[in-house]
Amino acid sequence: MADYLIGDIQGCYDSLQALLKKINFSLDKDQLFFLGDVVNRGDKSLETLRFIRDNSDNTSMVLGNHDFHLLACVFGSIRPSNKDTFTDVINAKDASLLLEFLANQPLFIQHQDALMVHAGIPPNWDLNTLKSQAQQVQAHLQSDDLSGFLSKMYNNNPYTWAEDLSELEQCQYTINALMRLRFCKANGELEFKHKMNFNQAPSGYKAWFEYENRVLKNTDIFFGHWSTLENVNQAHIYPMDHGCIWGGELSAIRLSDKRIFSLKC
Ligand SMILES: [Mn+2]
Repeated sequence: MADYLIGDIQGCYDSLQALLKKINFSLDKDQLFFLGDVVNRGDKSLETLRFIRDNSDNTSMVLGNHDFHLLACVFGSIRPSNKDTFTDVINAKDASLLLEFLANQPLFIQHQDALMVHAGIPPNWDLNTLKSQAQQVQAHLQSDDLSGFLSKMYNNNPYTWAEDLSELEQCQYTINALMRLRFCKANGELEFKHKMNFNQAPSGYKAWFEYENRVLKNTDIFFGHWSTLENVNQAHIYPMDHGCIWGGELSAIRLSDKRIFSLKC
């Protein structure tokens, strides 16, 4: 019996199946946790999403920015770009089931002593803030006004966390932080432009996990989203997007011993 955590699949269903074969994944015994961005950019978003939903007794996932983008395109007022490749999901006969399933997925998972999130956790957030903020967004995603909510959520503002933000501003910040964070300031001010490795941070910023006084620095955190990360040697920090969609690798990490299994894509 093993728990495996898998980084960004982005519709690379064939790579996922090859990786599951490589780790001898068993639906009878093992559990899979997907770290978000299960859809988009690759050519089999539909198969990937169906696999996760059909096997939901053995699979869990957190929402990534691409998963959220799909929801915003279907239910919100966002138009897909010509780089988006999820029309297979939108046109599927089981689309409404799959999209409802996606809208019900969490922004983070706490399992044993580990936290899983798509992009990162602001350095100044404690576990209670993470939980309450993620749950606040999830309640909106499950409400009757999903369309209205998603239409208001596609925004870079506010860049910085503050307790006195309005509820909708808190949701905007939380979505951007948990699903898009790479570089930020110690107060959680987000930076959205740069995607290079952590040791090339833009002036005034650091990778979110590099802050000395980060509140959750003694908790194991598994995340995806940042495919250019290399040589991160930070206790309790496990970057798992190894760039499958960009010709890199798809990787699974076994929770019990932190062993990583990778497959060239
Ligand atoms: Mn992402």
